[in-house]
Amino acid sequence: PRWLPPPETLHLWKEFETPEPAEIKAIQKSFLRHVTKTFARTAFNMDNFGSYQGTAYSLRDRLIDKWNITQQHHTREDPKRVYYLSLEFLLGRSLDSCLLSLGVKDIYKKALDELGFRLEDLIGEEVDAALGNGGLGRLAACYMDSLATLDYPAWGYGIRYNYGIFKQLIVDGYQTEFPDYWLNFGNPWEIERLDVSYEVRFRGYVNKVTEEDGTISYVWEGGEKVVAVAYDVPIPGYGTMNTINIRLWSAKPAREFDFAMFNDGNYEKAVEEQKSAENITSVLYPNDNHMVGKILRLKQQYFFVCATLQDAIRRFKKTNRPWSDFPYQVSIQLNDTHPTLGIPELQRILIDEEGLSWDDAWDIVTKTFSFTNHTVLPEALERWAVPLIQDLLPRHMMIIFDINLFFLQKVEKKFPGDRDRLRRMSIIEEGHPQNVRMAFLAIVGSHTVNGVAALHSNLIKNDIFPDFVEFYEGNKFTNVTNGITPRRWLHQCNPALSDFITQKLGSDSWVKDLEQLKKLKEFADDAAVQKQWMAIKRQNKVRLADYIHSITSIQVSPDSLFDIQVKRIHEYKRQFMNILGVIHRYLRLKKLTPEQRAKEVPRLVVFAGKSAPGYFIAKLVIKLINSVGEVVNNDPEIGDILKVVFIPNYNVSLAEIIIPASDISQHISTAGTEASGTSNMKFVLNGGIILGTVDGANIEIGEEIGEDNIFFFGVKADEVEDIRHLNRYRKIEMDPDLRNVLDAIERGTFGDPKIFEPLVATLTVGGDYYLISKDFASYIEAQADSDEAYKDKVGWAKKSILCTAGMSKFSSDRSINEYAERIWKIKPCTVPATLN
Ligand code: CR6
Repeated sequence: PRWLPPPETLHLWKEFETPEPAEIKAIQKSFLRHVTKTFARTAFNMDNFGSYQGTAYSLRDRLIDKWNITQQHHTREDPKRVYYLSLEFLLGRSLDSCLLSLGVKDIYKKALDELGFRLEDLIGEEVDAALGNGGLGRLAACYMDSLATLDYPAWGYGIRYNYGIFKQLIVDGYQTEFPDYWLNFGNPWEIERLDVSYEVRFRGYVNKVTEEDGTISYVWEGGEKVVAVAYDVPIPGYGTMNTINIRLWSAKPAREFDFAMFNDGNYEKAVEEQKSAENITSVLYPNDNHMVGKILRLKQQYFFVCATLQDAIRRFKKTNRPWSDFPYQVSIQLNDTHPTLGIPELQRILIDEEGLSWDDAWDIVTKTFSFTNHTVLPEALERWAVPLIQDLLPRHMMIIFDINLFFLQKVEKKFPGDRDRLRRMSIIEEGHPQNVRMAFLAIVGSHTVNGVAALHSNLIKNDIFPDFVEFYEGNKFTNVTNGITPRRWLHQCNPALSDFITQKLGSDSWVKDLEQLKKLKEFADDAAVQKQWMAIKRQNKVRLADYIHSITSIQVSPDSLFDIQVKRIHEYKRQFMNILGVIHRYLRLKKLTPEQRAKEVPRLVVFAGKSAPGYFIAKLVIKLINSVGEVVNNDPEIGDILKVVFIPNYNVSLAEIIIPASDISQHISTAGTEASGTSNMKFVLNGGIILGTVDGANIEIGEEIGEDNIFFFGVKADEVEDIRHLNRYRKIEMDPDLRNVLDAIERGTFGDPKIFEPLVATLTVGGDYYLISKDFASYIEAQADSDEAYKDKVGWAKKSILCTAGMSKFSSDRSINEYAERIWKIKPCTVPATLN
């Protein structure tokens, strides 16, 4: 039974539920209270970290006030909610973004200033929350920001990994990995909810029960249990009361100890179970766009959806509605196939625990779930071995077989006698062992399936799931082009440009309404604006140059063209082609006279990004970049005309420094391989120009900003298959410039050529799957075009302004509104400033 407050005590609660005023004195008081009471420090025992903690805790109080008001309002209104299920949330730092969202940055700055602290120094003390690999996890974080800002009643659900994505150090040019124990210094941005926990079962057996009336039911029993404990991360909307929640689950043992064993003195065995439970949420799998079929990962996936569904169902049940209302109250979005076990799990709960018929249950399931596909790369599509699922989740395996059976019966009905179609469309892939194709399960169990950019959504329909498009007559498949939050990716990371835009537009309303940016087009030819615009770009380049110097000791000139490629290291993203292009440039420069060289556009080429620890070829690319940098950067003939820098440990905070500083950024994946890309949007929003392929969201960016303001090159997606076919039979000569470059590597220009043999072999004997040779000439040409264009300072400034001005479409606010209206069918639920 729930505890109810004695009415005469309510006024006491009221005082603490009301947010504190944003006044200097109140801020200083709460800061000092936390510093002295929460962290037991004194004026004579303080440092920047201590003041970061005090500031964060003081802000956290404000967040919690807003969060509580939001939750109370939602409970009262009971709107349809969306649950965004993602195994990754790449949030980065929170202090700065919270200060901005709550509109208290200036006043906190003043309050801290008076106490002798500099806010900028405190911001630098925070460690990134890096519970994600790359674009997919960062997209989830941007979407949370937009959901909160647009007043949607939404929840994010994920896993509280003890170790986020590893830290990357470069040792002798090679990537080395170190654990990211990010919780070591505490986490002010989470609220531990020991009152919110659920049991999760693994293994065991399935009992078949025949009732007296002959109906059959199944009970899943035995096995082992672990407990999921909630950790809540409040996400404030920008300039609104709405403060949503990301609920991250942490695994705990169901029983502290086995007491019998403990009393027998078998301590090690007694804590073993405890340890193995906690292992489930220990570590984020560090693979981007690559599936590794480890049992612990499958455990993570089920642990996550099992706890999440129990939580969503508990909330639904509070209102005593019939089950048939569920899909009208609850929308569940699957961020890729990682949470797809939610589909059989909800079906299991409805039939085994709630007693619904299969058909009624399945109707609810398929009206509740929707699924986003984020890749066409075959190695990334999840397939789990049937015996693995059978062992870990025996009841779910039965249900998946049944889902498949009923589905294939429908296919057979629609396309009688087409056995090859049944084989192609089966959720169970035949083989030894059989595999569950998770994407097929996600499609069959969802009402809507979307890709993340126009080209990608077309490829899904035509290339990877055409049978399903035909079966569902196109009705399930749609596109929602990705977006990024303009709060973090312009307003926060580029304060100078943000202020300038606000000044020119006469208002800061663009921060919540990116359509406003279109008005910047008027200023594209304005000489004074161009001058200021480029001066701001230069400031940002100085900031990056200083950072590079502090980390690598390499001195770079802010007057060179900053050419940047930062993203996960992957063959399909072709960092290899970039560095081969750098070598080509270097060889060309070496042939020039000093006078000729002086006329060249000086260029800084920046790389950053992590490789999956087990991805040998990607790691060799990192080594090659560092080896080339070593030679080029120390060549006295070259000087500032060409510099090559690999910045270690790329993460969200580093992106916030790098992105505002680009003149050119490279997004050069083989056409058809990058589903969308999202850093492309961030660079262009900050006035950087893309040099890229006709791939992913590059295409739509080009449409919006105009083809004059983007350097496109390379083959188109629909040509790739034919070229690959020719490559396989070596009917294509290698590009002669590329041949020269490879010769230089093989001559030992960049150190022991033996090291790079396997890498070079991907082009010479490996069939050049990613078409580097085919695209090389047009890549070099696009690079030359960019050099020419950069010489025209006025023309370049104009391009840069038109880039920012054309980016309205790529706000995650636009993406989220599309999901809300077209897929989730949810409406904003505006939270009043105070509760009455
Ligand atoms: N690796 C895509 O590759 C896309 C993001 C977010 C990716 C990338 O092009 O922008 O998702 N896919 O939609 C996966 O993670 C499977 C990514 O980040």
